[in-house]
Amino acid sequence: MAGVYRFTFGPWNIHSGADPFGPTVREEYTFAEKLTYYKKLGFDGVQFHDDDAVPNMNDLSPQQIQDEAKTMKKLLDDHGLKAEFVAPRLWEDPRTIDGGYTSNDPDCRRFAIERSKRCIDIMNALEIDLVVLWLAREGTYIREAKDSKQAVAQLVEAINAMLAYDPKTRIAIEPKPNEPMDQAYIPTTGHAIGLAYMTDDPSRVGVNIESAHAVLAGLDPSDEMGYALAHGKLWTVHLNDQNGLKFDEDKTFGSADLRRAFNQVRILDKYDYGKNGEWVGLDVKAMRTQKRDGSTKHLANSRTMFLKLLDLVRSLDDKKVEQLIQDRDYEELDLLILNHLLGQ
Ligand code: 3MF
Ligand code: MG
Repeated sequence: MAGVYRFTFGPWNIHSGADPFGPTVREEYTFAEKLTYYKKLGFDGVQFHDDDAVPNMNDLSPQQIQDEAKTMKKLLDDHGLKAEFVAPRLWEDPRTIDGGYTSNDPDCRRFAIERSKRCIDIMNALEIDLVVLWLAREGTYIREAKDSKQAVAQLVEAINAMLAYDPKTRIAIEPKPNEPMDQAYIPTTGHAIGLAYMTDDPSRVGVNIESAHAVLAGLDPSDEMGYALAHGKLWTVHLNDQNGLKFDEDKTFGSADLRRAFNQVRILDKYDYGKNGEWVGLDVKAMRTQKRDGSTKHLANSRTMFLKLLDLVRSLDDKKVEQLIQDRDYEELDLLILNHLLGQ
């Protein structure tokens, strides 16, 4: 058993409620304000986009970027917080409008790789070794827009450039099947791990599994985690929940399907997730209707759900489960699990 779990989230998880159909509904918290919430909510780690750590980084020299990132490291130290990873935000810049690494424009592809190197500089200044790649716009709205075989080569080229740039950087790919694109090139854990093995150093390429992204791909998050664990490649998670096949909801962990959440905690705990320093990341958003005062509850609630489900996982009668498996009595096993979730 890993025993103690450490939790992280990103500053984007405290947000002002804008969605594609309406403006913000709560006054934005400054980054400094957000930092004060981490410990209060039971979190010890911060996940970053590169420009969360160094705002306006495109206007700064590489040296200035590193200096600013070091200032951020001091700020984290002052709050007793650690950074977990840095993700290059390649989906907002006008040069990444057609994707970053798979853009049809070679200048834009070069920009994406350069930006990723700056992201690694920030990672180093924060004294960590993990980059997350959410390949947001690496895909198409219509299939004819890009070449899906060539896109894989471009992704490998970009990852190789990052691996070569810094020999200790590890890269965790966060797969997602759609949104913002109609179809993404790396939709599932299997795709991400297949890509990892094509790179120059597969031992430094793994995954970040987000529960909702797996659900959007019609897959079970705990099985996706099992697949990654079998490859030794589950380096971080984005736990949350998702109610069916619709836009990415980033709901509170366990709030749509408690049993699905139970099984995620179960497989993580069974295989000692955390023993190599992995964090439990929550990628959750407050409902748009939430008033500003209560707009961090989804984070505390997600962590609480994880810990409550952990109690349930650890109090499950494993011998009974094993017996029912031996008897091939999955109907009885089904009831055992449901009763257990009901506290009976
Ligand atoms: C996507 C992610 C993040 C996103 C964030 C933006 C690391 O699921 O995890 O990338 O940037 O969710 O809202
Ligand atoms: Mg995520």
